Amino acid sequence: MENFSEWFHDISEEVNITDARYPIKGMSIWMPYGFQIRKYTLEILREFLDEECEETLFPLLIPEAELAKEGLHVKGFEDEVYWVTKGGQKDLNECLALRPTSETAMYPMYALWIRSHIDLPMKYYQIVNTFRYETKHTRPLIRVREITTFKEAHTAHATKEEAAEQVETFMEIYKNFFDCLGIPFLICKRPEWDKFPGADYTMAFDTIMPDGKTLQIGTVHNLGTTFAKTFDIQFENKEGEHEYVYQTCAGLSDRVIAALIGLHGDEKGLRLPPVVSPKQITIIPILFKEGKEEVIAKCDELKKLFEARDLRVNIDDRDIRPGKKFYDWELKGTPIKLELGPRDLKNNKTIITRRDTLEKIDLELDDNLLNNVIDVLEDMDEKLYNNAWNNQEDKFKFSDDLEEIPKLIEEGNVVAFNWCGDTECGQEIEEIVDYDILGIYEELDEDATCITGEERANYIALIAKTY
Ligand code: 5CA
Repeated sequence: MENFSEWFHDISEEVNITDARYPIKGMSIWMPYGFQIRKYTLEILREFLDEECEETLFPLLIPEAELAKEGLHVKGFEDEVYWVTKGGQKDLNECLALRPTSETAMYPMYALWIRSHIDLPMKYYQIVNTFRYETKHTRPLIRVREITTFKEAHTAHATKEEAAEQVETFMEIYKNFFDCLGIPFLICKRPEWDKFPGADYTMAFDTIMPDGKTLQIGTVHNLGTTFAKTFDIQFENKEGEHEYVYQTCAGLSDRVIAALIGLHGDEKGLRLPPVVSPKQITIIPILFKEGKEEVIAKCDELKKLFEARDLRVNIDDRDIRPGKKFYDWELKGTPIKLELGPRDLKNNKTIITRRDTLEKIDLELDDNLLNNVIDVLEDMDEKLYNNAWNNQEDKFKFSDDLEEIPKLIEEGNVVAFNWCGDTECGQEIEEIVDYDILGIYEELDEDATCITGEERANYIALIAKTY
């Protein structure tokens, strides 16, 4: 992919994922095909989350007084908040914020709901739209001002240990979720100067997009007792004493779908993992005057056969050349195209084309057809996954030379280096290299020195060009 940015833009429009021509910058329409991909992605996400949390839905508007309560938090978001100031012609008594995220909407309610240790842990999530007046260059799905698919989970616990465990649990859920989509990731503990406003620490998932820039695709924050103190969320422990709760939150966004599209796609278009593809098998009848009815009847029969195993199947019976249909579905990334013409029918066979390798496979129209097709779909899941992880490994480099780092990053790599962990030192590195430190990737046991010179290195950190 020569120019990822152009590819991403063109493909989004060509296959109807989003339309960015809406007259507000940073806000787009989810078009039907994109909406379907989003729907199946959310189904998987909900399946994972419902095991851990309960889904809720909070109001979009937050009173200014609540938003302003947590100093660190409000400082982090003050330049990004959209305000509602009028109701009709009248100025509102109190300005209302469009949620940039929902801590300050949820936690005043948590303070009402949480009374005693038996109310804990409390684990709620919601999937909503949030608004951030982003000043950096906006791009559909990647950096938007209306995040349409913001999944935020918010938990409260009786102990610090439990909150730390919850962070690990969310990370496990994210790993499983990204694995399902074949999206590779790097996990870092964000540096102090880049953690979520109000958090004790932030664990972040980044993926390397085809242009070598990293995209933060998910975050899990340990909030400690900061918000509990601000919003007075206390519980009575078993001994009858009042204590503040320990909190965590975890977020994902539209970026997951950007990664899904960007990481698997190729020059010919999308390559969707079967689990999220709107159609998993597209049947293309090859019709001639003679034998037309028989071919159509067989296509219907095959559709029913596949649907009985919960596969998503369509028959492209548009009155256009089969070649054009092939082109369209290749672009859309349907995992399997199945063609069937009168001659195939006579020979009792069909040809399927798998989208990942573009390999054509002859299959008998026999009792094994369904299982053969399912095997191909499963193999495709695995190949897309392996391919994406291999690409990531190719772009992961280690360096112990500050001068070499910018060059490696310009070539599309993420660079690992030894670091002492000191904030001042980290910011100096960012200045010298002129890229962002993603955070701590690994703790170091062996003796090593920080890339800047004398200090002992405690960590391997990552640095990259970021979205
Ligand atoms: N309240 C916490 C967790 S729910 C929170 O807001 N965390 S966040 O600020 O890190 O956002 C969660 C995730 O949303 C990020 O990891 C990132 O993947 C995504 N995100 C943030 N801003 C944008 C944006 N402007 N466009 C698309 N996705 C975004």
